[in-house]
Amino acid sequence: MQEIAGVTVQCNTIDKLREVFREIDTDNSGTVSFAEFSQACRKLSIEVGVDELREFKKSGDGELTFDEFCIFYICRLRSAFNSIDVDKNGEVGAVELKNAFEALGFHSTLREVRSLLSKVDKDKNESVNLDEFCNFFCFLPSPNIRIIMQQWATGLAIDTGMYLHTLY
Ligand SMILES: [Ca+2]
Ligand SMILES: [Ca+2]
Ligand SMILES: [Ca+2]
Repeated sequence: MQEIAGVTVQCNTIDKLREVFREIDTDNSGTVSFAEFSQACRKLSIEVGVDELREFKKSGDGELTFDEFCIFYICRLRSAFNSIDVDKNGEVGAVELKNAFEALGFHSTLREVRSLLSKVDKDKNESVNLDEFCNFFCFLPSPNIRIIMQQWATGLAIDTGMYLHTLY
């Protein structure tokens, strides 16, 4: 376990992040350039936003090391989480998740939402906290709210955990 940007990250999550990092670092230089990152996103039809661009600029040399990448990733996941946690109690409940799905055009019943929630809810308290959220969604190629919700809604990546491998 390791603390990254205030989130307790499990060892297997770090392994997954390392795998994502290696996939994106196409020239095997050990760092990820913005061009490499953009290319990975393009492959997956993910729009690279202004936020991502800003994060890269912040890293100084325009290249992300693995540690910088982890922080970047976890921070993005955290902001995705915060946007779903509307009442700011540090937990995403079924109603909040349903509303978030709806805002992005995924319509589902509360019953369906509960079942999707339970896949991420490790401690079974019927809501998802930041640690549960980050450790679950770290394998996605971009910590982008739309992608996360899309994956969550379809259950595709959640059931297989092999999303990256099937696309690269
Ligand atoms: Ca590289
Ligand atoms: Ca909440
Ligand atoms: Ca929970």
